[in-house]
Amino acid sequence: EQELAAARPFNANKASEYGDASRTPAVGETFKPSTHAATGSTTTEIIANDKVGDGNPPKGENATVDPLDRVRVDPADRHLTTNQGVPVSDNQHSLKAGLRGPTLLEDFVLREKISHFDHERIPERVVHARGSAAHGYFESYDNFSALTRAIPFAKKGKRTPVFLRFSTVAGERGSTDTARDVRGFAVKFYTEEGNWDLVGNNMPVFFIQDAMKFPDLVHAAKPEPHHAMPQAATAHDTFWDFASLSPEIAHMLMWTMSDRAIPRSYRTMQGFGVHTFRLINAQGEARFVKFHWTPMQGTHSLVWDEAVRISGADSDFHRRDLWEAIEAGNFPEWELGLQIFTEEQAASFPFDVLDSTKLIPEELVPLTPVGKMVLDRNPDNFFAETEQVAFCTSHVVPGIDFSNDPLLQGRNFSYQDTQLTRLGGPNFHEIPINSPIVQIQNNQRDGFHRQAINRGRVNYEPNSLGGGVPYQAGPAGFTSFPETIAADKVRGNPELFADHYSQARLFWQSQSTPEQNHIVNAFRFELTRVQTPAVRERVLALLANVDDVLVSRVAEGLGMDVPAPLPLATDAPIPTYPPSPALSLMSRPGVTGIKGRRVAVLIASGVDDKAVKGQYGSLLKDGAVPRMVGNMLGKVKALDGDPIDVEISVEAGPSVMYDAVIVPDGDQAVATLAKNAQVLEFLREQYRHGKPILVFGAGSDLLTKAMIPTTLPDGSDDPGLIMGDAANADAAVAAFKAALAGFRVFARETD
Ligand code: HDD
Repeated sequence: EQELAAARPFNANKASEYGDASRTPAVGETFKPSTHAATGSTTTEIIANDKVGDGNPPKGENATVDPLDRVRVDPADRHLTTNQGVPVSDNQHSLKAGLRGPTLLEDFVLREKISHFDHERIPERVVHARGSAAHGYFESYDNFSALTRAIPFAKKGKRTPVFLRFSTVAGERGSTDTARDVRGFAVKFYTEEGNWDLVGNNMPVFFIQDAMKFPDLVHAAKPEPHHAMPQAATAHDTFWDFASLSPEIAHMLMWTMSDRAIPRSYRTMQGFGVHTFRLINAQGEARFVKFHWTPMQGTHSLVWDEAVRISGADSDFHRRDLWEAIEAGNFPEWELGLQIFTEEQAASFPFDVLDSTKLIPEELVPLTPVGKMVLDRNPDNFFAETEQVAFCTSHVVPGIDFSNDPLLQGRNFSYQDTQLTRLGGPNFHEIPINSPIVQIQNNQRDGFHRQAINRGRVNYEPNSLGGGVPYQAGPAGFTSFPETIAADKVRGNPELFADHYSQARLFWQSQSTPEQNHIVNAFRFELTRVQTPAVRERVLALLANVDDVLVSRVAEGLGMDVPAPLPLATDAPIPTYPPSPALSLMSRPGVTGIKGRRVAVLIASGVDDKAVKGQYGSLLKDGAVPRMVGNMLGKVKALDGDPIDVEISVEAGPSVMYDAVIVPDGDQAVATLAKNAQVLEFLREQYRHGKPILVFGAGSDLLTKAMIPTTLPDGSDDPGLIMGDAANADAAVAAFKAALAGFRVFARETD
């Protein structure tokens, strides 16, 4: 085979076909693994870029850097050209018959430019249209080949390049980041045996059990078809109408009404593969598996009032947060944990592992940590990478296989199919971000936008005229698990699918008190927006099967009585579960402390700069992101006379953009700040959203002016309200940092 490969002519890199580099490769030169289907351009110079932006891994360390280099284009020091490479002499004026005459059809420069612009947009994704992505790598903790022959797990320290796209589900491409919604968590692994896409969400269960219902679910959740409202929200009649008539949704409703649906950051979300998959080792032994991504930054969410305000202040909040963290070298990390179990174990569970509305409590099958993922590079171009990336659940590699989950089986068709329209044809695998790092070898040919120039007369297999290549990989290739199936062809569900409520109850009962409060408030908010009383009532009837306290609190919030519960779909005994602490966000505080947390330092002329600069520096040292916030941009004069730059005004960077605030000392500064209603509102919101507040000296006057209580509603000390003075400054800053690491003081909530 090696001799054959050496003797064969090949098109290793299309870019090399142009200019001096054009050549017939020497006999013996082997394929570079990444150089198939290159998209060289005749119009612009392709400049290989060793380093694109700070924080890039050096060339060669992250394999996606190499393949993408072949298509990266940086502005070159040369003239403009048309798409045909013709130098453009004038980019300001169209060609006219006389200075005051009509434009000529002959003007191909104008026509090409306008025509290309006219076609710049492609259809947005039908769901998950709004997203943000980053490059990185997955690193295996060990050799896990006893479990799976999937190559990313082949040895300790092995790194596999990844591209991860986060998304909201319901909103359109330009919608707000902080909508109450599920978040997509889609990871593409570029392995040496092809691309593996783990297309998950930030919640481990789903709304429905069978792909047949997906279009109905999405139609109901999207803006209503007659007036296209509301955008990026489930708080409307059609969603809750569908939900109330689909009791299997009960468990997922608990998750989507929980704080999980309003994450603080993409960096503070868990990710889940949701379905049961199979791991298969080289001996053909199979085990079931569920995939869990756990953020090292901890699991943290916003509060609803904050999420709503952020939508106005910065609708790119999550996109910006991810981008800035990576640019700053604060690379987000997740640990990959596996729940591994056998068919026999699965048969003993009180739920069906093929049912995507059920999870496996971690107390039943604990997580086995197998590696970590690090995001260390922002994309160069949003459209080329984040928009054009195509994830498909059917993209698996040897060692990973599907289960018969009917939701997954339907997805395996849907994703491939949707790319045909969205990306314009069957060659979307040739778009650089979608290309595997291994060379594609098959006899698929032609179609819209074909990039590869396949040489030779042979485009079929088996062949003798082409030397018999490429040939089947046999057992070395992807082999499906040989599951024995003897069954009737039917439409229907397995019996255990009919239990719709036991895990919804498990989730509710496993939440902390503030999390339960937030769930009640979320149901109340959403159902208040619903206009049809019968729909509200049916949702309450559904919740009546979940938990008595939950339904009565939601009913009270709506001014309604608790109705009779919906009839159950099964007579079988309903399983009961002990609470699962792992289901609470509070159980995963993370290991990176205050790294990446944003802190506002309020300043005005007369501020005690010595303390302020010290605190600023000490926060920076611990990886937090402090910002000097003032009434308006410019310099303020500090107590010792030195000027300090205001980095952002309270107007442009309101309270919801920060995780905490410091109010420094300085009579004059405090008096100036106290005159600004936006500053007082800033402090009130910081307090109301449970954020740590560190106050020095005269700063306490500002708290009084903002009418901020000094104790919690129950009269006890507020651990997030820290009063410091010059004598105990260090201890106060330490207490503030501890509160910041703990994130929020929910005991303040009186909303
Ligand atoms: Fe889906 C996109 C996740 C059920 C059909 N889905 C999409 C994306 C994510 C998920 C993260 C965005 C990928 C990206 O960033 O480009 N979807 C899920 C999860 C599901 C799920 C975790 C349940 C466990 N999806 C699901 C079903 C179907 C689809 C049952 C259809 C039968 N999903 C699609 C789609 C999308 C999509 C229409 C839109 C754009 C795309 O695929 O590429 O095919």
